[in-house]
Amino acid sequence: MKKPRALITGIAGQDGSYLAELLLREGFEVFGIERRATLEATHNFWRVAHIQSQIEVHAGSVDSFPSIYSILKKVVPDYCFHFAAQSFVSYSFEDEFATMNVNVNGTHYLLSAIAQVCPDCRLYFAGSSEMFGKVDSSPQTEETRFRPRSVYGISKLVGHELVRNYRESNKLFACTGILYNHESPRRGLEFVTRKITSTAAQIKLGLAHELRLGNIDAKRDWGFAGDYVEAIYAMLMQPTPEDFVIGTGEIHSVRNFLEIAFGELGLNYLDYIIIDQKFFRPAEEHLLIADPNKAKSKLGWRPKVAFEDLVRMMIRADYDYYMKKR
Ligand code: NDP
Ligand code: GDR
Repeated sequence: MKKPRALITGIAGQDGSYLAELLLREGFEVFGIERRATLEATHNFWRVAHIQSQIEVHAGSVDSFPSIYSILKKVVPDYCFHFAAQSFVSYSFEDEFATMNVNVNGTHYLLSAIAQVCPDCRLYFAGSSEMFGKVDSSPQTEETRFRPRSVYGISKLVGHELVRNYRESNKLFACTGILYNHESPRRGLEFVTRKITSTAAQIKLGLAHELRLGNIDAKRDWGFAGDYVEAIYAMLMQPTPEDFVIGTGEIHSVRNFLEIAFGELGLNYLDYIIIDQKFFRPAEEHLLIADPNKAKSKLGWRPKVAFEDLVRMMIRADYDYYMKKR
């Protein structure tokens, strides 16, 4: 029997790498899109290096329609998972236009190309809790009003509306996962969780001496990326396309994360932390917390890794990494 074909944009990112592993286990042929510069610098490909021989990665940028169109023509996927994005919220305050360009046009080009080349292809769009922004109520459901407070959030909301429109007007099987923060040892170093675990590990080994952070009283609904790609997969296996909120329903502060991470190494974070205004964000007083009940009842999805275990998993991985590197 012919294997189903799945195309992942941003396959070398955190979620792309976990999803590629899951799809290979499920018997899919897995294809990916990454920018040429990423493919050329092998260190950028570390998250998928162990499965490189089992996936076929095409060089292309999602902010080019011809690039997406020609890759779709070659691959003709049955499923497409759209992760490629400028995903760092902080950077969206620095370069609003680049964020809009990749996140909005990238999604629009992909929808349009799928409608032309392979209209039966099922599409997942990586939406975000940042779409909710300044919320009136917590926790948030699929019905909660969106009031994004960053250009990143706005770009994801436009993507979400484009997905809805192509679903309703072009009859594409397309859905948005509204995902809250999910982390892992494969998280990018600029995000707060990995910044903490990588720096704490280096401090323990004498390779660093301080950790500069912004608002450590900020709170997030943090889960494990490996659990979240299971929800993403389940969304495209549904009989009808629908949007889902995915999160744990629990929040913790950056301070909680610091206590557990440094504590795991026998350190007190207060001895190393420097609060730096450079890492504060404008307009961040909102309380984002998921109500994942729809995903629980319709997808049978539940997060498996608890917050403390996630922090420990990340700190152990970083400690082992820097220990070997030393
Ligand atoms: P990452 O930043 O780890 O991965 C993003 C990937 O997109 C990278 O491989 C990056 O490649 C690629 N990319 C960026 N721009 C382009 C482009 N123009 N053309 C092709 N590829 C490009 O993000 P995550 O895996 O953490 O997240 C996946 C998606 O889910 C993102 O869209 C993110 O916004 C969204 N999301 C993530 C959440 C999280 O907590 N992780 C929560 C909610 C939503 P390169 O190395 O070239 O930059
Ligand atoms: P976020 O994740 O913006 O929620 O976006 P990030 O880890 O960057 O920030 C989380 C919280 O930590 C606070 N913080 C700091 N953050 C960073 N990066 N660096 C610091 O030094 C620092 N100090 C404090 C932040 O203010 C914030 O409150 C992630 C991304 O994966 C998005 O793509 C995704 O859509 C959302 O999660 C849901």
